[in-house]
Order: sequence, then structure tokens, then C-alpha cells
Amino acid sequence: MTTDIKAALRALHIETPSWAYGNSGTRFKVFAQRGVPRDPYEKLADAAQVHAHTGVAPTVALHIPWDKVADYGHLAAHARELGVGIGAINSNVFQDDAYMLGSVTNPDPAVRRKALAHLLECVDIMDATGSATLKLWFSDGTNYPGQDDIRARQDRLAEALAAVYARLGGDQRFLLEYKLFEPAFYTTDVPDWGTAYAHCLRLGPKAQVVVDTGHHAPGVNIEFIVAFLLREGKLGGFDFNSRFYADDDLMVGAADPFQLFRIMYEVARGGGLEAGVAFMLDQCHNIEPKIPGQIRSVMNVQEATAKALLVDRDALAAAQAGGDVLGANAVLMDAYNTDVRPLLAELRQETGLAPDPMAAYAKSGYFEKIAAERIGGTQAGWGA
Ligand code: RM4
Ligand code: MN
Repeated sequence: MTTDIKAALRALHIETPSWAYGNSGTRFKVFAQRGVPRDPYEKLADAAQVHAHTGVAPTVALHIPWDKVADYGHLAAHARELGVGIGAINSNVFQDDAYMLGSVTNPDPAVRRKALAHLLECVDIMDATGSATLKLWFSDGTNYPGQDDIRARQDRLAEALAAVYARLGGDQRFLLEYKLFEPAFYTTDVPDWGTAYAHCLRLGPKAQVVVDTGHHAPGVNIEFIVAFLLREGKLGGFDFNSRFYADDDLMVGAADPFQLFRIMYEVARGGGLEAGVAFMLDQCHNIEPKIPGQIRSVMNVQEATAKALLVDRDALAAAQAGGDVLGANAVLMDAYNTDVRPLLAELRQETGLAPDPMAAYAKSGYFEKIAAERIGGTQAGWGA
């Protein structure tokens, strides 16, 4: 049993986002931190530290144009030298002045063409870096009733998605991300999993839904969405983070570790650990140090997954079949209440890693090194 669990935990890969290593904040203030990367190359170096200490974060997601470089093949080769690879390419059609009324759903065809050209450029970057995944998030929507035609915007969205889909190579896919609100406050063009699912279903197998755990209304049962999408073969991946209120982008597993466990249980139950689901982090470390923030997040996902794998499936199935409500619930809670930290420490030691990645990173001297070396230049951040 433990051998299977360990094998599954070894196979679990968590992708860290390049933007988590840059400065971030709220609309009120960005607090700059010492040692923050000045360019995508330095972001990859920081991400490589997370992988070096956890052993389970071998890929890094890029965000374009925040991670724009002259030669993407060179950037990918640099990543490989650092021991990591390029993961999902995230498009950005939400920060250009032209997008005030939307990007691919904008009423102006010229703006729509500009947005689509960016999305296609992201596929070129996938080709150059060897990335197999494009992540699409649209901030498109409206603020006032009557502002634009809700149906026409869906037509424009479908048209853009079809054009991107047609451009994908055989081993490439796109993940469509939904979000309830913000920055649009009245309608959002991809507000929920149902909308994302319907668009992806029409297009075919290379279009899947990505679940950002911070993008739902309070109280929404995310594990149900996960179970449903996985059952339909449409769960492409996660943007993990946690929230107390809205899209807080706090460390995954910090606000509600029990929810993360329930999600990972449905992933494991539905075969999602073997189905090419991308486990990505989408977080900002506004006040905590960034590399340790990522290490802690990776560990939180590992812990939730270990607990999910500990669920005694036979006992659970028997209790469910017998209508034993309390018994079934107890099986799940037993797993959740197990302290899996010793198991994970053992697993790390078996693969030559220190048992405690947080302590190992702190002792490594890496932070002191980057804080001393990265003087001058412009620190990376949103809009970089
Ligand atoms: C959005 C969405 C995207 C992420 C940006 C930074 O809310 O979650 O996935 O790329 O934020
Ligand atoms: Mn996201």
C-alpha cells in the first residue's frame, strides 16, 4: 500500500508560475522584496531552487509578455541546464489599452484581431520552447447592463477559440480558464466551468477546462466540478491557490486544507493523477518571501495528495454501498486526519533530498546570494 502511495507521490508534478517569483501586490501597494528576479532567466533560476529542494516541481509556467525574451529556444535550453523545463504558456490579453472593452470579445474587429494574433504568438512560443499547454484566461466582460450584447460576445469568443484550436499541433492543447468576476463586474464572458466546458466540448479533445481554485463564488463545491470534468475527460489542470474572500491568490492549502484534500481525493478517485492533469500554482506572494512561499505551497499540495491516497477505497465503497453515512464519512476523515509529514520526509530522503525542504532552502544561502547579487536593473513584477 505505502509503496503504491509513494510511487504516486513521486510521479506527482507541480508546476510553479514564473510570476510568483516577481514582485506582486494589490491595487493599493506592491511591496518590493530583496533579491527578486530582473528577467525570466532569473525567475527560472529561482524556480529551479523549488525543484531542487522538493523534487516535484520540474516545470515552470511562463506568462507572455511578462516573460518575453528574444530567443525562446535559448530560454528553454537555459531552463534545462538549471534542471527544469518550460510548462504552460499563459497568454495575456488583459493589460493592453486596446482591451478596455474586451479582447477576443471586443465589439471592434481590429481589437479582436490583435488579441487573436497574441494568442497565436503564444502557440509559436510553445513550438519554440517545447511546451504542450496553452492557458487562456480572458478578463473580458461588461460592467453595465446593456453595455454589449451577451450573445454576440459568446459568438466572438467561439470564433477566437476555434482559430486557436486550429493552430494547435498534434501534441498541444489549450486550457480554458473561467472566473466569476473581476475585472468585469456585471457579466464575464467565461464566468464558470459550464461555459468553459461547453466551448471546449464543441472544439474537441485538445480543448480542456482549467480550474483556478480562487475563481468561484464562496461556498461553491469545487470537488464536484473536478469530479464531473474528470469523468468527461475535460479536466485539463488546476491553477492552485487559496482564498478567504475573492481571488486572493494566497498559498494553496493555507485557507482551507480540507477543501484541498477533498479536491485531491476526487482527482485520485477519477484517475486524474495518471490522466495528464496539470497541477499548476497560480499565486502571488505579496508579503511572504517568494521561493519559500512556493516551496510551502508545493508541500501543501503533496500533503493533501498523500492524504487523498491514504483513503481506504474498499472500506469507503463498502460503507457507501451499505448506506452507512457516518462510516463512509469516517473513512474519509481518518485519511484526512493522518499526519503524512513523516511519510513525505521519508520519501524525500529516499530520493536523496533533505527531509524538510523549507529548512534546507533556508540553510542553502541562496537567498543571501541573490539578495547580494541582484542589485540594479528593474525587478520583475506584473506588467514587466
Ligand atoms: C488571472 C488568472 C490567470 C493568471 C492571471 C495572472 O486571475 O488566474 O490564470 O494568469 O490572473
Ligand atoms: Mn489562474
